[in-house]
Amino acid sequence: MFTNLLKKSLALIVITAAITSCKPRGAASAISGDAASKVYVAPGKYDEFYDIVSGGFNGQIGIYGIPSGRLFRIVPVFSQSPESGYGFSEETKPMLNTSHGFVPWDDLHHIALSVTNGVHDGRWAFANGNNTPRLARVDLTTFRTAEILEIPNSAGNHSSPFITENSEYIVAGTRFSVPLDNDNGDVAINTYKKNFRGTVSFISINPQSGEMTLSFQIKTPGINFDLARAGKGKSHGWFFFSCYNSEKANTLLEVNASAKDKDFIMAVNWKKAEEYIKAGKGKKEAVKYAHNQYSDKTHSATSTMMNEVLVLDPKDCPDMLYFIPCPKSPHGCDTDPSGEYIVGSGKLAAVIPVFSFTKIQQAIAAKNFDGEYDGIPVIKYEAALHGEVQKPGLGPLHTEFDANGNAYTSFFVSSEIVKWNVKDLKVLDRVPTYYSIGHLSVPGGPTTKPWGKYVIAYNKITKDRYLPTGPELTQSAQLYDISGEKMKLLLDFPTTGEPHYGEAIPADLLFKKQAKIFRIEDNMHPYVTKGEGQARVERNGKEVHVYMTSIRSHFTPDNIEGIKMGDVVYFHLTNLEQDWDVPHGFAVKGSNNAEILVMPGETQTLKWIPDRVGITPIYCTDFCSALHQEMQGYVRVSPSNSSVPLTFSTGKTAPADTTKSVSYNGPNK
Ligand code: K7E
Ligand code: CUA
Repeated sequence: MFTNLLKKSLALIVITAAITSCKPRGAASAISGDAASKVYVAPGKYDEFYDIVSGGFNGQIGIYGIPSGRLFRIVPVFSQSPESGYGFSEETKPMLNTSHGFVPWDDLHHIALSVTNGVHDGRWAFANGNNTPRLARVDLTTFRTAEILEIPNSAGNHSSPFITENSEYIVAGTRFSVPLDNDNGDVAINTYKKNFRGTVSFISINPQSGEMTLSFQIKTPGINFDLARAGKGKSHGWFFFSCYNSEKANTLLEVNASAKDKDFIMAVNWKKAEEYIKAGKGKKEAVKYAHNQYSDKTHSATSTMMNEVLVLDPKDCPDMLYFIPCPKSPHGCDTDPSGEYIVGSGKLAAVIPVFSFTKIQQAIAAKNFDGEYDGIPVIKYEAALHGEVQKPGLGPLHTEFDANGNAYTSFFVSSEIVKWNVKDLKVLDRVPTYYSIGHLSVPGGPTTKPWGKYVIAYNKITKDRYLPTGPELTQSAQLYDISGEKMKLLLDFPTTGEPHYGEAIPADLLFKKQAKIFRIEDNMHPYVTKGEGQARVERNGKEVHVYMTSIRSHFTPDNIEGIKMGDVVYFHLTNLEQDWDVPHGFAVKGSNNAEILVMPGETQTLKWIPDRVGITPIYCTDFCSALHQEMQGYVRVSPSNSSVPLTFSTGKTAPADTTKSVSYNGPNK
């Protein structure tokens, strides 16, 4: 009797806990006996996959090994990096330029790996900046950010950067609708319905260089775009965006944007949009957005301010956009490997609707519509629907696929992964996550050829899973084996930032193409120093340029005199090493630009404005050799009216013979 009561109240507690999010039953996870051997990568052995994972609010990307979960590298993208000097060195600062000026931090949610014929080709990783709308391309031979493109007419680039089957386009759908850049934005917020608009942007990818170009934008009703996926196979040529706030609420969205029973998935026929652009239907709009590119030849970035975009208005472009009703604030919108099925995940919905591309086409042909939304046809829900997954779980967010016709959906509220069959919509298995999973990822899951084998959960809350570290706890991923019928938990591993999404790619596809050094012969940096004989210091008015080299274990020059208060000093350090894994660092005491790290064959610049008279030490920050600690030097700073001549030297121990080493012969033009 008593135990029954206890059981009941316990059950109630469990249910309450599940609804208020998270702790699943049996939280003390049982992992099967062979789990350890499945994730153990012995010393000297390599992981099977690279996992390229967004860092969320840190604006960076983490590179992990799967199945070990080991973190190899953090790639700075939208944020300055105190590890590599990205965003601190003069060469990389332009990468973080925007129409708002220098914005050195962003919020990076999603990764899209380049594909050829729908399959990973290992060339580039794209990522979105959610805050100040941006897109980035990371070169997977250097694991460096090669390009950043700002998106105009956008306010929060969340629905991005999903990619088409042959990397023709990545997209950018605005999270917030706002008055567009050229509309009068000085309006009352409660005029939302009248004045606020959305856009989705199509950014083309140059198939050789990967360069991004903002091809065109489509104006949309003032709703919020959340996520998207490209069609593939039979649905290639279409794009699907989930949207919420079809209520067009401007306050207390948690209530007001959940009023309606259904929001939408917006289907975009982008091949049709291309035709309209060709036919001259695009209107040129004057806008401002930055396009930043990094060159591995000049080892420098340039930032170009662009001033025009082509915009399509659906009013002039019939048959380009359709809305499909989707229950209750859809988040994820995922297409299966065949391209036939489109899965909408309504965060507050009790079912998972699965739409059929074939049926959508039939409904469009038969004009099987349920009226219009802002002039755009709304396809009848039942007409587009393949079926619903019944009782899947609470709070579905995202779905990925394996190669065997199965889908894996993450459930935030009930904190679990649910496996189901895409065709018959039957639930096959469920496993708890620890805790409150956001995205999940199957290697190759969004492609036409999933590699399968694992599903990785990216969790929002870790609570009791790791040693606590004050109020802020680590974020976490979990690795599950999906090679059998039942999913099996193998590993927890902590992550940096807040991983939203990640894509894992077989190690073979990246391993052999890694850049080891930059060839010094190819260095076209305007301030390169190609040998110690060319090292020098030049004055140009108040500017002093130090052409400096590093090689184990000294700088040339390592003694500099004749710097004066009021000078701006640029240390252009060329690392002469041509061996893999021999960077040198460079630090100047009191420099507000921190430090730089210079790869073999590369030139990077640290800008320093001396703030006091005296001797300032400089040194290498990367333990490069047994005599790394000896890799140091001095700069003498004199008063602004001083007559100490500008001199430099290396290896001179006698009192400075200033007349011989003076290189300054007037302003350097
Ligand atoms: Cu679900 Cu920004 Cu992709 Cu995170 S979003 S979870
Ligand atoms: Cu160079 Cu330490």
